[in-house]
Amino acid sequence: MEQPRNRVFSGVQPTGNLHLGNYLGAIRNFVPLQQTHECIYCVVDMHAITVWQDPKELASNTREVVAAYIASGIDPSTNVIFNQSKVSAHAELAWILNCVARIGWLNRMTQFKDKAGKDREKASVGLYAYPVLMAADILAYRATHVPVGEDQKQHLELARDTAQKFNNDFDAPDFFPLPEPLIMGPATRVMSLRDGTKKMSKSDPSDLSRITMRDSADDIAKKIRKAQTDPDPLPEAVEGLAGRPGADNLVGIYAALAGLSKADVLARFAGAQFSVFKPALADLAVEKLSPITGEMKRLMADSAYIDGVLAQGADRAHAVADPILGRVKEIIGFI
Ligand code: AQP
Repeated sequence: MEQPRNRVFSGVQPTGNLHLGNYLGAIRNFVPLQQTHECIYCVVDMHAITVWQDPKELASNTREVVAAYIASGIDPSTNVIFNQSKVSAHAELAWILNCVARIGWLNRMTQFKDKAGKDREKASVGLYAYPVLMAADILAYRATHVPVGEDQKQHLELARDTAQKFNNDFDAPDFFPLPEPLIMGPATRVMSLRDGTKKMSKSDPSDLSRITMRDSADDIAKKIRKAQTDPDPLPEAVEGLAGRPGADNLVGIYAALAGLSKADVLARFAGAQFSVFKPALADLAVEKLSPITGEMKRLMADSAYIDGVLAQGADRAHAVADPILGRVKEIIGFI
């Protein structure tokens, strides 16, 4: 079986509140890869149900992620876009890899600790096994590269360890490639607008903590105006942002949206008060995001089109994953 050299796999959970962190840390980076790689972009609905999802909202959130992919510039005719639950190889391979990965590895996963909170006994088994399903997502396609935000780095390491252990245990050298994380751009970890020490996240109870891909220009301006900062003006150099997480975050967001470095942004705004910088950031965010949110809205009004993209993508995903899963079953001795 020929090993692909340039195959990208990544996914986004349809858990609602798709936000600027998802866009800058992941979705936007998917776009240029379609020029150089064979790309498979998944809506990971099986991951989403590791915490409770309202069934009606799950369907609409799934379509919203597809709309975000396409509106951001991913071409569904040349890339594979599909939802995870349609391709059973993910679940089947996840079970096999559950028997390869070790409990000790999962016990070290910080995302489980964060998401399960204090009452870990009540977290779903799925939330605990999430990283193994993610390994299966990637390895079902023998993907070589995985563009993700920084928060997924630890899960990627577990996917690599799982691939390596499978290859060793079954004496199948190089069967699974060791997937490389692609953590790209200046916004690999966008922080909450209400607390610059916490990641911007879909599940934050405060809507003011994140700019979502549904926000109007007014919403964006209001959230940036209310973003937590400090009374000092912007410094001249990046070192001056140390110990100022709110300021650092806004400068990072400006840099990512403008395609500049943080140093370039500070060269432009050194000495400026936030009363000047925040409106400039709001204007830039509206300029960059409004065309995408507008296009998402248009696409969301045509659910038949989105469902067609998902159906065609699932067929293409099956065509890649099924032979790989078949070979895995042979390797482990299933008849
Ligand atoms: N704040 C962020 N900055 C940069 N990248 C981010 N990503 C998530 N948050 C940030 C990246 O977005 C991709 C899809 O993420 P996901 O749908 O799997 O959700 P998540 O990582 O669990 O993070 P969320 O969106 O904040 O959800 P909750 O609230 O459930 O934790 C991934 O590549 C991720 O790295």
